[in-house]
Amino acid sequence: PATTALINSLPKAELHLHIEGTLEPELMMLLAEKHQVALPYSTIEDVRLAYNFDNLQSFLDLYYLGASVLCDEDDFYRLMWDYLCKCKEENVVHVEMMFDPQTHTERGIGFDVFMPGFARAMAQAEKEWGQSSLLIMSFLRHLSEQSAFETLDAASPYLFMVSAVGLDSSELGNPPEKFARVFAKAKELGLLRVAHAGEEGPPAYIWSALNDLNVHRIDHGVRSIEDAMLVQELASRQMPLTVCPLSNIKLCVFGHMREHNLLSLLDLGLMVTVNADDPSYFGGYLNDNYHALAAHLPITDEHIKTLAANSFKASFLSEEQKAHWL
Ligand code: ES4
Ligand code: ZN
Repeated sequence: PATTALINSLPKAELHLHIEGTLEPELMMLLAEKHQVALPYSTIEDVRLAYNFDNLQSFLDLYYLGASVLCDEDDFYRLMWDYLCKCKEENVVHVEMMFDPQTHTERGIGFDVFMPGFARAMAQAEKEWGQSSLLIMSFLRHLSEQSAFETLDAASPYLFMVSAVGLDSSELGNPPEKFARVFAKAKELGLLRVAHAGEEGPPAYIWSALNDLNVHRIDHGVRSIEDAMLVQELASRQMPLTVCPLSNIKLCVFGHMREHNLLSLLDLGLMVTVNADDPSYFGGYLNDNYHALAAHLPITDEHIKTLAANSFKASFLSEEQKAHWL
């Protein structure tokens, strides 16, 4: 009904998006062939059938496997270009994208390969249709503090292209405080900060992201609802939560979209945003996430407008740039 057209036509920002998670099965198979990378899939259908996850780790295993086909600068250009074209199609006028350098450096592919590829696509999209985008360099939390420091160091020639640092990968057993010193260094370097917390991890991990990492946003944060004091703190600070509905269903954080707590979080006064996370793995880009919410939760057009407005409020755009979209 009206909601469908509203969702598609509203200008929106995307704040929680892993560029490696936009790798579509078609491009994955094409690049596997190009570089003679062996994958356990024979057909594109096979790939889609494999995307059935029980939890975060079962997804991450296939996500790192998929990323192994990304080898040269053109591959990273193509990955980024395809995603930015999707933004244009969906009225995603601004995007803050995470990339995982360690997923590539651990395979011997350096910043000098992926950064120029990303930059070329971002500059072209900006030139062709005014696409606004920025990069968040995310550390893999299952790797060591030392590896994160080495990554920050290796990034130094490219930090002019990086707005913020993030923290992703296997949450349970890898609490934010493990990276307190890395995030302090990033802050000294003038980088903004976000972290995945409270996706599978407990409220204590969200407190740690706030107190030990000094983050500006919490990625996911849906488990905050279990701690009333935390909800109060997040609400009073209007700390953004970048919630990813289709991701949460695919990774079994909630049993069904009907049970998703996004609307409850919004009604509790939290600064909630809607995001796609890893669209090629979770079955939909940003508008699909909005549509899935509208289909299963009692969401009004006013809620949709609030969520779209929140996406700009919670962004790293300047106050002047935000004002343009609000
Ligand atoms: C991720 Cl959904 C999610 N959670 C944690 N780490 C990630 N990396 C890519 N997608
Ligand atoms: Zn994520």
